[in-house]
Amino acid sequence: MTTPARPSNLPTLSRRDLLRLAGGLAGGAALGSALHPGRAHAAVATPLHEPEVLRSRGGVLDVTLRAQETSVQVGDRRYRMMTYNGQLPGPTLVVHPGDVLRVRLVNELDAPTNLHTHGLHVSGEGNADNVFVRVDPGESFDYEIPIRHDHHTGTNWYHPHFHGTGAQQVFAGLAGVLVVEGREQQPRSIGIDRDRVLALTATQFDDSGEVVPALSSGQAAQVRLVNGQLDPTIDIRPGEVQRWRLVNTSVNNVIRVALDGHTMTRVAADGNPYRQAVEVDEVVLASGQRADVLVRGGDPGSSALRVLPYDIGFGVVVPEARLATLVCSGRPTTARRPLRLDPLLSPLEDLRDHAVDVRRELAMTMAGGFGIDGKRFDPERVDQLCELDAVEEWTVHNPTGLVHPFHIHVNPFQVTHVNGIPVDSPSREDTVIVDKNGGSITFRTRFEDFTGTAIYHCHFVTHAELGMMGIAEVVDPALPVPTDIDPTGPWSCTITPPEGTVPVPGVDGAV
Ligand SMILES: [Cu+2]
Repeated sequence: MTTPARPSNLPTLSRRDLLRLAGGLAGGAALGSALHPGRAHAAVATPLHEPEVLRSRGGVLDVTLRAQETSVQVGDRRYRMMTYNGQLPGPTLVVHPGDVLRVRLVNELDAPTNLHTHGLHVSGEGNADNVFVRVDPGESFDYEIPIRHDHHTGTNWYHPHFHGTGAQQVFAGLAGVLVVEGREQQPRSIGIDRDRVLALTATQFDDSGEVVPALSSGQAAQVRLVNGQLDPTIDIRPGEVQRWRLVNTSVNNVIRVALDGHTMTRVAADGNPYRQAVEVDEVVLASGQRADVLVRGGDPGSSALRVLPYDIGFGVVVPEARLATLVCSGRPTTARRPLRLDPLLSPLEDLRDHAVDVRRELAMTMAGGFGIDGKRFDPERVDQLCELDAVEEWTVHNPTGLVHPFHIHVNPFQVTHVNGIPVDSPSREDTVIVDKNGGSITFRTRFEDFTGTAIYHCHFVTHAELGMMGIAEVVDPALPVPTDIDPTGPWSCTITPPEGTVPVPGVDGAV
């Protein structure tokens, strides 16, 4: 059953509500007894749990995902969460370019759900990556998603995207990792000794063991989990090379990850290979973002994988936390094969070398409620009309007091400026943090291969559900504009032709 999701009818927000959405309040008296991660949750030293891996065979990956409520062990207690197939996170799906991904989604929850393949360059229509699909409780839906032969390789993920229930479902645990693996990228053949998925998330439980409403959750009361575990141990041998697929599956966090005593070699962002490998001390991942990093075991001993503080805005700082413990022990690894990074890297087609067909200026706004360009999401309204194969330059402004991670479906983009300053991005991305208090990002993108809907939104999913989301409709210029779209607009953003000057959008973004 394919029906548009209706926007939820939410009340106007007070400043206190806004602060809570930033994660600054623990939620008032009702949540005053919310569990404190350091006190009520005792981490039990357990090895990192690796999600089940389901690989395509003969060009097809055919899986059934049952969205269900599940009793899950976290630390020394059991909690009621939401899972795919009883697993936290859901199974890791591995496909190759040219494959077809078939997913039967079975909804065993008591609210509507659906499935978004975050990061895939696939159609957003029909029974592909269509966020307007509605799967009611007790029903199932068969997705069929062809993956192009030239699809970029790296780490993506899947999660519910039904407007009005998706944020809570992700907050309660519904997420899994989705890898597009090149045929020349078998870990062993390129000198990677071990491949790991690290799904990083944050959630909050009440005393009865239930997940609290995401909208009432405060950063300080959230527990930070790796693959559903509190401070698991990750084993490595001296000299061993592991690839960690880091995915921020949280609803509203920026996770600044650092590994004590180690640098990491970053080779991909958001499922897009870097041009060249970069040694990094930390990786900053907002909700939705991914990083592929290589870690080499150092001297024997333990090292903490940490979340470092990050200022989200309104004075709210994501607190420092220990995510996991890397334990290096055993005989030093003697590489069977030398590490070869080339198969993991890819030259970037630099969109700065291309003429720009259209420039757009958007603003993520909170004045009068969460929206984009002052408008709350409307599933019946097209906000941007884009032409297939056009190269566009978008500048996304953030006049608000909170950071917002901007995400667009279907086509990744190349960031060219951050806060107006030119940057030389190592890869394309699909989610990027837009700085608070007047920050901006500028990117170039080309709407390739697929006509139809590509939505864009804040990936603090609570913000998207409150209205910070819009619809881009990609049309083939050789065909008539679909009759349900007024080709004259009015469009909510500011559009200028390539020769034009770029005005500052006239949006009141005061918070
Ligand atoms: Cu936001």
